[in-house]
Amino acid sequence: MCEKCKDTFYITTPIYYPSDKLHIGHAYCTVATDAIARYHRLKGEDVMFLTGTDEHGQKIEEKAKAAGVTPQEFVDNIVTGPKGILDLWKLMNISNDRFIRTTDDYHVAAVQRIFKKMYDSGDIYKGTYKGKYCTPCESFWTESQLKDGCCPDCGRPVVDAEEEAYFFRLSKYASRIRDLLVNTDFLQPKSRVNEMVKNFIDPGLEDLCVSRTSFTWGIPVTFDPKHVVYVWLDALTNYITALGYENDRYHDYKKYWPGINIVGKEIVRFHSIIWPAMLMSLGEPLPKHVYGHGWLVIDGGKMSKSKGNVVDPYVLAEMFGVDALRFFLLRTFPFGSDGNFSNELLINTINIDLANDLGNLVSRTTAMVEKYFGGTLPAEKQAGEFDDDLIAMLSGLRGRYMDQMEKFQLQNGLDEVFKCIQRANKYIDETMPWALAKDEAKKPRLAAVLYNLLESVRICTTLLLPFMPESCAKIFAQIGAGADVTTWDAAGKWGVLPQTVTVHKGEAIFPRIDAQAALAQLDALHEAQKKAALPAVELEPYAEETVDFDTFCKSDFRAVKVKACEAVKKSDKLLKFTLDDGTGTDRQILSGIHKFYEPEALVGKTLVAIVNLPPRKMMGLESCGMLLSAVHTEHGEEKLNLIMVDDKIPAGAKLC
Ligand code: ME8
Repeated sequence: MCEKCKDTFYITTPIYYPSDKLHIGHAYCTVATDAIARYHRLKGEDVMFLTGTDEHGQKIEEKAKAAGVTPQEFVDNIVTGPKGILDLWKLMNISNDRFIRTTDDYHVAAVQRIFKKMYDSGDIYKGTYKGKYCTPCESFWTESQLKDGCCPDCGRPVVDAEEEAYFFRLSKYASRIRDLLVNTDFLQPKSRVNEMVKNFIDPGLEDLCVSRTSFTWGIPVTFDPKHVVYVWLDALTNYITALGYENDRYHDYKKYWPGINIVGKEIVRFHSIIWPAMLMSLGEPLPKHVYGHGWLVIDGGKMSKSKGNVVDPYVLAEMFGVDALRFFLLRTFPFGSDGNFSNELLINTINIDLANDLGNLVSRTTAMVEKYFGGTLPAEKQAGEFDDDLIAMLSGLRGRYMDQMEKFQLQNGLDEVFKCIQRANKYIDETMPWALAKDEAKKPRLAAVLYNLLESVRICTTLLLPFMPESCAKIFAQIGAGADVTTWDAAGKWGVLPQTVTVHKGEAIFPRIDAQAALAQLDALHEAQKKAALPAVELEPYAEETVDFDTFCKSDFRAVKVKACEAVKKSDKLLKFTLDDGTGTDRQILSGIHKFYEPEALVGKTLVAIVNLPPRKMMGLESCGMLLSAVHTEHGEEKLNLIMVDDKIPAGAKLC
């Protein structure tokens, strides 16, 4: 088809906040959108796939401040730095055509023009924002955001306050938005409509505050620069500025818009109410669809840094392979609902679907073509029992798959493919090629069976391309399928692989995972990550009470030399020290520090002891004093270091 006659297809992910490293939940959305984009490219459409980052706002400003860098430096590091967002999408083989950052100059200028346009048309007006204000935090809160009537950040009391702000006339569009949601297929899945209408539209849509003066990391309003544009107004417009709307950086707005916005369920509200209202105000077409996908949850709860349960896609991709991870995400969870992520599920899916079903089908088929025909099938074939059923099922696969993919039912699309893979494996059992191979007269039948298997693999693999591009290319190379027979058109036809095809059996494409070993490795990694996430050094709280100087001076600290040191029998904590304290008589001190020191290592060291504590008995042994040590916590682990002083200091020297 000529480039100009192609249908266009535009699809986007949310633009993610570069406030932290992204996790498997972000990867899930991006991989799903990538699979949809690749599916449309496979169908021959002219696809524009956009993703990017949402870089302004108070949260980023605060994070940058805490990190001691400028907001721009902070986001640059997370977006373009090592193992940053761009690296992650490269690793996950994401085929986005464009990447927008809301700090890009062209976007900033376009947002300023859009804001002005809406102001000029009267849809943005200046008003007064009334709310609860926390003076120390310089933050406005709504009544519902308060915690026990106080600032949710610092817990201090808030005061009623007003500030001048710009508002968008969202209320004006309430009935049009309601109609859009209820009477069209704009918002998908349909199950999300009710929540929007019931919780947000029917209680009454209020005008939306779209400017802030309490922080500066945002896009300044050109005609009133102490205000910055509300981050959601800035962010939502990315879907059109990235095509050249109100800017000269790109020129394909007319070509691609309207498109499809894929978003997580928690931001459906912004995309199905505020976003279409903004477009109505601008007089621009609305997105074809907004699709609100479900969350990946862990033990029923959302992943979050603060809960320490985020799953790192880098770790999983490295251990199991990018394609296996991409496949798992889309095969296991229905796109529109939440799914409970677990490593066990991931490993099971790889072992059952990829290693057993698909992997075995490919390796058994290619191995048999090599073994029985030296790698090249003969032209002479003989049809037989079971063929019709297999061929009918595979011939109709593309249509069934397409029905699902058009509805964003990626899991069901994959299910259709895997039913065929299972059917083909069953066909091997039914036709028993190894038995046919024993009889020279049955070679034409054997050739037909293997050809049918190769055709099944070819069709299934073509439809798996959007999900596992690299592995599918390897399978094509193994079954001898060239570019002309791995197209969308060819996936709808049976019998296009050359009759005398040559296979090239290679390594197993999806090796079986040793579940126990992999889980142990992941657990160990998880523990290490959890530890690393804890503060490097935590100190004991400082004493609140003061001690008067005379009392302090009563404590008698002395340098002592370790003459002998041994573990106390039957105690796993205590060490018994025999010490030279300069008096000529040995002093015995017990100390519960075996966890930190081996006794032999301490002999000869010069330590510090307080020697005028009343003697104490521990495990039947007397302890006359206490050794001083420094304690702190490191990545959640208790640390202790005995105070060791210069060996030049004689035993008994007083410390003061
Ligand atoms: O909301 N399961 O950015 P964000 C599935 N900048 N998907 C998940 C997920 C999970 N556990 N966690 C995150 C923002 N996601 C705004 C968007 S768009 C104009 C502005 C995915 O970094 C999901 O798609 O918080 C969700 O909507 C998105 O990441 C939120 O990313």
